[in-house]
Amino acid sequence: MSTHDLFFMNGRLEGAAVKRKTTYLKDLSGVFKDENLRVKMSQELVIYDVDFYQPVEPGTQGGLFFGVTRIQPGQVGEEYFMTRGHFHAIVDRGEFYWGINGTGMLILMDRNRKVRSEEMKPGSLHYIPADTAHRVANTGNDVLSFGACWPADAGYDYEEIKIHGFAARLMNKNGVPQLINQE
Ligand code: PAN
Ligand code: ZN
Repeated sequence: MSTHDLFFMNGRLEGAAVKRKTTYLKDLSGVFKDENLRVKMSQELVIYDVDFYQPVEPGTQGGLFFGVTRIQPGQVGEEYFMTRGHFHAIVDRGEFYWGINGTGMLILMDRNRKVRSEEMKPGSLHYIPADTAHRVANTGNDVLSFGACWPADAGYDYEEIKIHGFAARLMNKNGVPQLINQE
């Protein structure tokens, strides 16, 4: 009998097979509205990291991946720290997100560039439909962490967002998070 070595406990994913990807401010060129300010800030600042478990090879049909993302609190100008955001490479693949710690906003955009948002907090559960770009912003003063489960063959299309961005950005307007239309 082998010893089980995979745990999702107290909001953390642990085990020898768990991998971590850290995203620094230097990795997020062109992501925030105020790019001039972003380059002046500390480039080694960790903006978010993802602990994830891939039980099968990426691209495996029918497989599932599991991850926990932690976004640090902070802003670039008025814009909250957030994930890069993406569509899935295979467009008809959905995903679940759920809030674990902190407060934030899930920003969703369909192919017609229609944006909507859902508040994230501990216990909130979010279904991301197929063909919908998704990004999370941390609107609080604590680390925002959320769980995610998605198909192993979903893949990532970061390019579309890199070129066209989201149609709205989440900004701190006098202490209130507001989705500000960009087009
Ligand atoms: C998540 C995201 C994670 C980081 O696991 O990949 O929160 O966000 P970006 O990938 O946009 O940088 C997910 O949505 N997987 O499909
Ligand atoms: Zn995704």
